[in-house]
Amino acid sequence: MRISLVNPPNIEHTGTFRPPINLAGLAAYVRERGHEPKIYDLEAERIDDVKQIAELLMKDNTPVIGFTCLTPRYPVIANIAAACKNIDSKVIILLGGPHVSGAVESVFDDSSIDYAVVGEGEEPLEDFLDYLEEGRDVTAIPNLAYRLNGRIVVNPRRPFIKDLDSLPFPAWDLLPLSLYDNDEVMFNSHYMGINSARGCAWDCNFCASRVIWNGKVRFRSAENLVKEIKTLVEDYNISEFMFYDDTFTVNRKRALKVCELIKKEGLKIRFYVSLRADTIDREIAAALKEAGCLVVYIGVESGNEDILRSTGKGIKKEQLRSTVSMLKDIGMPVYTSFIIGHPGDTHETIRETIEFAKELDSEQAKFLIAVPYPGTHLYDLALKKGFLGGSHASEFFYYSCYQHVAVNLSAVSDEDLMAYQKKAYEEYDLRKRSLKKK
Ligand code: B12
Ligand code: SF4
Repeated sequence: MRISLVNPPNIEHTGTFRPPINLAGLAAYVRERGHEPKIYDLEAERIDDVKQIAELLMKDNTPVIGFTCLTPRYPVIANIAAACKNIDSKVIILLGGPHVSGAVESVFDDSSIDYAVVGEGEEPLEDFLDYLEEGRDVTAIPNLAYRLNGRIVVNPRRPFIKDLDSLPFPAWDLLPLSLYDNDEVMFNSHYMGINSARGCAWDCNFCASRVIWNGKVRFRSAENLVKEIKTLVEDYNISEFMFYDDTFTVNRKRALKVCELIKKEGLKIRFYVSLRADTIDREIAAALKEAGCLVVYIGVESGNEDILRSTGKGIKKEQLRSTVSMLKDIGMPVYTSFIIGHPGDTHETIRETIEFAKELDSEQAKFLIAVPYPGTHLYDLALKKGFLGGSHASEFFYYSCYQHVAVNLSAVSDEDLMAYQKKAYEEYDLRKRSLKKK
């Protein structure tokens, strides 16, 4: 069965876009099982016009269109889905992704959405396409949500895939590869995203990882991962990588093995990882550097100890200081990320955060405004405080960490939060150091 998998446009053009490896993985999985997927990365293509998008998606009469959905993208997806249904009301619209897993019921606020998949997508998507093709009743499929007589039914989730090595490599051939090369600050040539694990065992109050992965971490083996890197280097001429993992070094032994295999295979690559400050030591940092790690990205979150504690991250300022200083000592560039607008954040604590960023003095820093993504503890808090009201589907547009305050849980005004974000970037940008030519 044919399916178009769609990464929707980011009409605000905030942040950087990255290859939708999730869609390439889903495509590879169903293609291996006889289906015919296509991928449209509208964010990379920079096509924003809803009518133009609908015409593009509908031009070859694909019976199913599946969107991957982050929260701020929901409103535009709903508009695109409606425009597709206007062209042919029989087209089946399916949604998956973190937003769906966190707020599945609200997804059906829009009448053009037919089905949604919660959690891990490969097996439900295969079943969905198989069942449609065989004319079977799709409503029995685990992880599937749908409308029934005016109600929304969410089927129970199936167990997670046990062995991530059993998944095929992503269908890179379906992605617009030439578009993933315009990174202004980091990558020098064509790069690719890569997933080496799924999930995170921590439970920070702002984070949506658990919503999809349920706090369980599964790893691909070092061998399987390095085989994927080698394929990309040899067959796709890619030498720069961004690991999408939540915490690349959480499994110390595997991280060291990956570095060792990259060296052993003689792979001349540059890559970028995200990690928690308490999952790296001098030995891993040195191994990463030797294997080609270009930069380590660390979520610092706050410069105020009490706020930091309240996030549930379980890391203290001293740990952050010592990790960043160790990384600088061995010459490993660091990017940091801070959140302003935590519950309880005041003028004073936000200023402390900006000062802490300056103290850590990483190569680059991001200052994000807190957002209560569906399914997170911040979302529960916002609900409890009555900040979310009934249906707020169209407001999901504002759930980005930039340029908007979606729901303000802090003790300062929306205007002040925005002003602090602007000030933090202005002050930090003067220090920002590019990694491009290193
Ligand atoms: C890489 C990444 C990015 C990249 C690329 C995103 C991409 N195209 O994949 C970039 C940098 C662009 C990015 C941007 C943003 N991101 Co981001 N990102 C990630 C990260 C670290 C990894 C994503 C990933 O590949 N995961 C692995 C894959 C396999 O999982 P997956 O994407 O969830 O897909 C699986 C299922 O969800 C499902 N599925 C997904 N799509 C579909 C579609 C269909 C049809 C089906 C059936 C199933 C299905 O099947 C997949 C395979 O099992 C995650 C953290 C995480 N742990 O997932 C955050 C995460 C997805 N990002 C998040 C956020 C908030 C953002 C931003 C909104 C932040 C911002 N700047 O404002 C922006 C979006 C910009 C915008 N304006 O909309 C949140 C999402 C929360 C939410 N409810 O939306 C996450 C979960 C981070 C977090 N821990 O809270 N992000
Ligand atoms: S912020 Fe990082 S450490 Fe915390 S739950 Fe999310 S992925 Fe895990």
